[in-house]
Amino acid sequence: MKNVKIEKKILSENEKISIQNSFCFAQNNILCLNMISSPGSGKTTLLARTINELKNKTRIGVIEGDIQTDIDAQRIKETGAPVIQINTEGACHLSAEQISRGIKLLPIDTLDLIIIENVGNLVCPSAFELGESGKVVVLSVAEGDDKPAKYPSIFAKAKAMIINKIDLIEHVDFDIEKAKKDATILNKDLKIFPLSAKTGQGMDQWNKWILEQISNYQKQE
Ligand SMILES: Nc1nc2c(ncn2[C@@H]2O[C@H](COP(=O)(O)OP(=O)(O)OP(=O)(O)O)[C@@H](O)[C@H]2O)c(=O)[nH]1
Ligand SMILES: [Mg+2]
Ligand SMILES: [Zn+2]
Repeated sequence: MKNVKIEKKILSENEKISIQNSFCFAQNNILCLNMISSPGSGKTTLLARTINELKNKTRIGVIEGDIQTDIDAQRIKETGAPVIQINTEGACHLSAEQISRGIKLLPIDTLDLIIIENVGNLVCPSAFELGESGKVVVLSVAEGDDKPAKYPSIFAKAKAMIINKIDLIEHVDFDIEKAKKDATILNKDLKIFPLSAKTGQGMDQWNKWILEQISNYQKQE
């Protein structure tokens, strides 16, 4: 008997639900970004600052993913933005199904952008599509400039890379040009934003990019 090669890609359950999520975002004209990094690189600090700085320009909602606690959702709540906390109870990434439930709890008819803060993990979340339009990877200078080379998957898939905590650059051996070069080898279209979510240095370019992404998305048919 001959072997028949089946070429058709079989979608995983997660991929199927992620496609439904992306339809839901499109129907509601909401750009969705999936923010990924190792624990403590500054995702929540950056999100809170971005929301505050863009308050009068766009409407942002947040889905927070953590293994436990609603600490991050509480921090986002202080900005006044709508936020939903998902606890994965041990899982090291968010699933499309969790996002599907999260979307239903957000006031989506009032939003232009949903940012998902994924569980702190530089490896696993990049393998699970959530229905987002793009991934944003956050790398802080305290983690070392070799991370793009050592953990290539997320840097290859991301639309933008934040190099956070540049206020600490004098105290750590982080070569920004090396990190940029290694990430660009993996992904020539990657937009790179060195900034400090603490002091605000470099935030303008990042904020401008976000507004452009929203505008481009909303212009699409
Ligand atoms: N110096 C400095 N510290 C920062 C900066 N951004 C964040 N931090 C600090 O880094 C620590 C971690 O920041 P978070 O925003 O909680 O990081 P996170 O990525 O959301 O962490 P998880 O959700 O646990 O993965 C906090 O103590 C922040 O105050 C920055 O730009 N410069
Ligand atoms: Mg956080
Ligand atoms: Zn995982």
